[in-house]
Amino acid sequence: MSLDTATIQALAERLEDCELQARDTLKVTLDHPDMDWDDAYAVQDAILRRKQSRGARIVGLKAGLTSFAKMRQMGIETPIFGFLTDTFVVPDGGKCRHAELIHPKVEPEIVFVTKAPLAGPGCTIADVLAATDFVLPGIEVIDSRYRDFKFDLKSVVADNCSSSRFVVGGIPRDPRDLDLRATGVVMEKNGQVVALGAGAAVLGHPANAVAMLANHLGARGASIPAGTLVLSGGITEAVSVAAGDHVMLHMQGMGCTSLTFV
Ligand code: OOG
Ligand code: MG
Repeated sequence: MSLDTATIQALAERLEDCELQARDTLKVTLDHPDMDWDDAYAVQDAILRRKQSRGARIVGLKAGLTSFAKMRQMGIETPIFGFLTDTFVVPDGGKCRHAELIHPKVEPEIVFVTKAPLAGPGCTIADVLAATDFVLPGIEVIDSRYRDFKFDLKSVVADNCSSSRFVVGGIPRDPRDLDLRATGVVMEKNGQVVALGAGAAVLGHPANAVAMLANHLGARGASIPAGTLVLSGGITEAVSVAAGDHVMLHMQGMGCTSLTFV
């Protein structure tokens, strides 16, 4: 760690205020070029504690930058991880208020729900599949608090990995009955196809993203509890949305989920 507690708290307040007031800011690494990974996750943890002090509760976890396309674009080899609270939830087919967000984008994700705890180190795809209750389709709405969505990895980790809203729906399926690598996804905006891909775009197999999350938490003395919803990461590039847009995700064998920006 290179930052003191007061600085971590101040950065958490700045980033969360931007989130709550739909304002952008500059990357936190501009002021703190020496911040390390522990600092970045400490800011994220401080944002979580602020939300919890107002009564929010964690409803899930997420992995980000897990698609080969996004990793190549960022020049990185490790995904990043964040948390999801109840205040981020949009009901299936529901409305998301665009004015509450800065410059939202949507991405199609395979969502895992666990039935047994997962702990690293050494967590594998097989461990994840054995501990998964079901998988289902999800649309994540990301909304970086950084101007023009421009950030580096430590800045985006501090900003809870651009998390803002998400919707899940469709048909929950046992992952043993599916080949998640070959699972096709088609995302439409206002009836037009805007993104398509297959599960293997996420680290070769989306369960790998969940295993890496368990290994990341294991290194910090934590684990993924049973009953946790995990967004495994955008399969395609994220797509910008405007007020009035309707977004529908079709996931092979798992039906659809959708939301409308108002
Ligand atoms: C970071 C969050 C990425 C994903 O699924 O890759 C993410 C960003 O691109 O703003 O959630
Ligand atoms: Mg995502």
